[in-house]
Amino acid sequence: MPHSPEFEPLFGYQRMPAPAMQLAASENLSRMKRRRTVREFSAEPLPESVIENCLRAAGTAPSGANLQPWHFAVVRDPAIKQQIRIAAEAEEREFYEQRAPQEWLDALAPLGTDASKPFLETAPCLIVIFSKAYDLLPDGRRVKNYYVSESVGIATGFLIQALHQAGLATLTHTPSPMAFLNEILERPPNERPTILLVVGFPADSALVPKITKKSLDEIASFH
Ligand code: IYR
Repeated sequence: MPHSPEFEPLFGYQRMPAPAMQLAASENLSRMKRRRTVREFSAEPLPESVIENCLRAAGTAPSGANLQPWHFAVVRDPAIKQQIRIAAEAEEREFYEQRAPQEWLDALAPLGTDASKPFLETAPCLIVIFSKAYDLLPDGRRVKNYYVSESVGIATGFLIQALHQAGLATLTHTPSPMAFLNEILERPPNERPTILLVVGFPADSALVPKITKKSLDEIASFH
């Protein structure tokens, strides 16, 4: 039987005067401009409670029918990180040496990436984000989820933003295919690994590629 909806007042919404809105938007822009994807991490450990609160922030994301079709697997165990690195590098070697069309390799050239992924072991924390096309009830029945890739994309954005806000660097890594993550992390078949987020502090010597973001004119139109 479908539930009839229940409503409550919009607690917690904070209306701001226009100058405060302008300041908040511009301060957030400055903060987000300082976020860079990093591929060299230090081994320094992270406070667990920071990761937990960032995951809680990700869990506030909107999702199709509020079904929250995601699972976040947090990996800190060095032995598991090593297993993930070995499996990911095997896929990446295939990708760079066989599977990737030249056009794709050309698109990646400015980033300087290759099949070697030492950060999967160096970084203190990996968060594997799984998408759930359906949920499994204890009796084995399936409950379908909706707009799964959109929902998981939004939650991942919230997570990256929260980690950045807490002073942590991230790398969105997508070894493909990544079914090996179900095996290593013992996740059920309704969960598909979607993004592997590498989380930590940048190495002191970290370099980032000189790249630019598109301007507002290039990414937006106003009607
Ligand atoms: N998964 C590979 C290749 C790669 C693909 C894209 I699209 C990138 O933005 C970066 C890398 C790798 O991680 O090296």
